[in-house]
Amino acid sequence: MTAIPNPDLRPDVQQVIGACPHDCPDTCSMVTTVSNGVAIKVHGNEHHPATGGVLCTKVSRYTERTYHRERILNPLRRIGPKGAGQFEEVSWDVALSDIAARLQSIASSGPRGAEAILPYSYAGTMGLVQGESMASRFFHRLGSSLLDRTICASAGGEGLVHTLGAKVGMRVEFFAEAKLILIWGSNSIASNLHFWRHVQTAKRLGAKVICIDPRKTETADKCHEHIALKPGTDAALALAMMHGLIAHDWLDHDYIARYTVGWEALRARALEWPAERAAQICGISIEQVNSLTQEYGLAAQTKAPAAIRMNYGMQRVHGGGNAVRAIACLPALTGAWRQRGGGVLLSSSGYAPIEKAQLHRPDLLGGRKPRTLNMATLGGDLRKPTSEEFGPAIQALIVYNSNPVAIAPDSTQVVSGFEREDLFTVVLEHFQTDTADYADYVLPATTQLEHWDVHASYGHTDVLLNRPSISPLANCMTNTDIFRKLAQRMGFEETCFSDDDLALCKIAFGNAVNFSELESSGFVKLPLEEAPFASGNFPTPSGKCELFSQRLADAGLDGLPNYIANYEPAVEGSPFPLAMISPPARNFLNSSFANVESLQAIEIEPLLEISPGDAYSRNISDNDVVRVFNARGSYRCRARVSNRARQGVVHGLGIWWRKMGLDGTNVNELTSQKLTDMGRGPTFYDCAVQVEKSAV
Ligand SMILES: Nc1nc2c(c(=O)[nH]1)N[C@H]1C(S)=C(S)[C@@H](COP(=O)(O)OP(=O)(O)OC[C@H]3O[C@@H](n4cnc5c(=O)[nH]c(N)nc54)[C@H](O)[C@@H]3O)O[C@H]1N2
Ligand SMILES: Nc1nc2c(c(=O)[nH]1)N[C@H]1C(S)=C(S)[C@@H](COP(=O)(O)OP(=O)(O)OC[C@H]3O[C@@H](n4cnc5c(=O)[nH]c(N)nc54)[C@H](O)[C@@H]3O)O[C@H]1N2
Ligand code: SF4
Ligand SMILES: [Mo]
Repeated sequence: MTAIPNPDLRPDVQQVIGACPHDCPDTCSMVTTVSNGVAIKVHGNEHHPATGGVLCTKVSRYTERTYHRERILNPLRRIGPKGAGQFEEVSWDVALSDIAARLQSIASSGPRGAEAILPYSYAGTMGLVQGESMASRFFHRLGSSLLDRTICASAGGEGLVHTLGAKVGMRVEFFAEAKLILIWGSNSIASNLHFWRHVQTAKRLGAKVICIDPRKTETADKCHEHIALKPGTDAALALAMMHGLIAHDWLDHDYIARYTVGWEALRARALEWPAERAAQICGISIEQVNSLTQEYGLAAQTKAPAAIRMNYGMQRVHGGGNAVRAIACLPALTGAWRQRGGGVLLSSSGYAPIEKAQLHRPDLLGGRKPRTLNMATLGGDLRKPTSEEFGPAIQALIVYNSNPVAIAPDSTQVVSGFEREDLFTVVLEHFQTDTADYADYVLPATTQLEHWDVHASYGHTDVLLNRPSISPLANCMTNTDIFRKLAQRMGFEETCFSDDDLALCKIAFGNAVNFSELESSGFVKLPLEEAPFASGNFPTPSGKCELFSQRLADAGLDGLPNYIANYEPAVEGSPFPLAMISPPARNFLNSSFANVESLQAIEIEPLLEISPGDAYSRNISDNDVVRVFNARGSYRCRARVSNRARQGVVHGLGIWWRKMGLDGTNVNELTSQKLTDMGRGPTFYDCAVQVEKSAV
């Protein structure tokens, strides 16, 4: 272990600089204090500006999570029925040999045998090394099915790519200089805390802050205005804003002429969206639409920087990609990009110079072209038999950095897939999650304190190094080592399988980052422009902001952004008249931390927020147990009658482990496997339900 010398500490105490591994835009620099080989606390690195010395409540409990008495410390082999969570401890040798033999036999069972094996992973750790480095190499060499990692951000990501050219946007620190901030589809205080610090600075300097979110979140509470539109209607609002900008000529004609393509076509589209039309669709007042447009338009006229922080909340619906496209067009129309405190930010991950080909080694496919399966439709795919169209039925599933039984949509389907007796499932985990309960083997993985990694961020533009601060607990092993050892047992002899983790850390950014600087301070700033699109230079094919996207048109889609109604419009009088969204609970990170007692104590239990009116008409009182249901499933939890919910919308705050729910289910029992307009993403927040009072 290499530690940072600190003369103020006792000789047996050291501080080690790492990085928070979680799926969060903030990617904090995290300092671990270690005494005699034991991590005693973590805190935010005060020298890293984006972290500012502060970690969120969840990750401040990282040592509690690491040393949790339920950490899996040894390889486990299933001895009970699938899902029962009954296991026996086995040695690594037994586990790895058996797994390798099983994979070998499936791979050699036919010409497309290897494709019957599916890796399933997401961002349990955002680390580039413990994420997709050695794992991807292993699966590429094996020729298994590929995974389309769509579960979170692919609709919005594509919307952004087809407008700005990449996942790029404003530098987060310059939100502090904005005079108008729209927080659009994001509960920043819960899920992007370090961005909120910049909002507070801007507020102190006189900025107006408006939150656009169906839920009255803790962030909405602290904004000057809150526009509680119906889920899935954001594109209508953005188009009506364009209509108003045109009507009042609050446009930057010079910027539009020089740096955009498709303005005439978009102008014609926007003129179909008077405020009344959008207000009706969004379920808000015409005045709200007009005053939002006025704020945005007048900011531009007075050269006051106007900044939009979108987050992924709005793109988990049928028209999610189009919604992001519509909003991402706005700053080009007013020329807000001209100032560094103006523009839009959804994700900054496109700035990171990641050497993906070197890390993942797709060349190991050697010309093979395995099928790609979508992680958002796992439930359906696990139940498909072998067919010409689908290829071989899935026979083995290797899960790492993800908890699909809890987080994937339509869980009745997911669970019935995982229950298949003929499916061989391996889960690399820290804890006995819902998914681990269905495993044939659970393999104990290391946490961020126990391994090396490097990180890029999707909320700021620094890269970070994570040094291990303690040795792996008991028999835990890094994800990379597990795949290295499996590769060895499968007879994969390429030298890339012997790269150690530090070598992988160096490969990740190649020459784009000075590794010794990264080693000494724990983070490196990428050299980027302050106002990236002040003079155009969008990374699109045309080099301009693509109001009209030829690429989308060529793909048979609408080249202009449009409003696309939800699949499940939740209209009054229908069997499922309430729109359910299921945004994350503040003190969990997706399903991670749901088992950390001190955080559970804050969130208490799974809740459904429902508006007083919708509760009253159903005879539901606060704290009643309710049944939330639709044609896909049924889920019981406690009702919280609250003004946080607008009429017609309920919030099933997530993501609790299924086994912590009243009937062993969670919100994803109700969500569907339908996909977004772009990016093949899931539609978690496009979900109509009914709610009724239930017996306890
Ligand atoms: N504490 C905490 N932080 C997290 C996470 C977590 O689970 N917990 N998750 C992390 C992950 S994986 C991600 S992807 C990021 C981003 O996470 P996001 O999914 O963007 O999460 P939120 O910031 O909660 O923002 C979603 C907000 O969008 C609102 N919303 C839902 N539907 C709509 C809609 O149709 N239109 C609009 N305008 N708003 C809508 C919700 O009410 C919610 O307040 O956060 C990360 N940070
Ligand atoms: N209803 C509903 N469902 C949702 C969402 C929603 O808003 N509503 N949000 C969606 C979104 S945005 C996302 S990103 C997904 C998130 O879904 P997932 O990416 O599956 O995220 P988590 O639920 O946090 O599960 C990550 C798991 O990885 C494990 N893990 C962490 N680090 C390591 C490691 O180093 N090695 C190994 N082997 N394991 C590790 C953790 O213990 C944890 O169990 O969920 C989606 N599901
Ligand atoms: S979860 Fe986000 S806010 Fe919390 S420590 Fe990690 S990066 Fe920072
Ligand atoms: Mo996510």
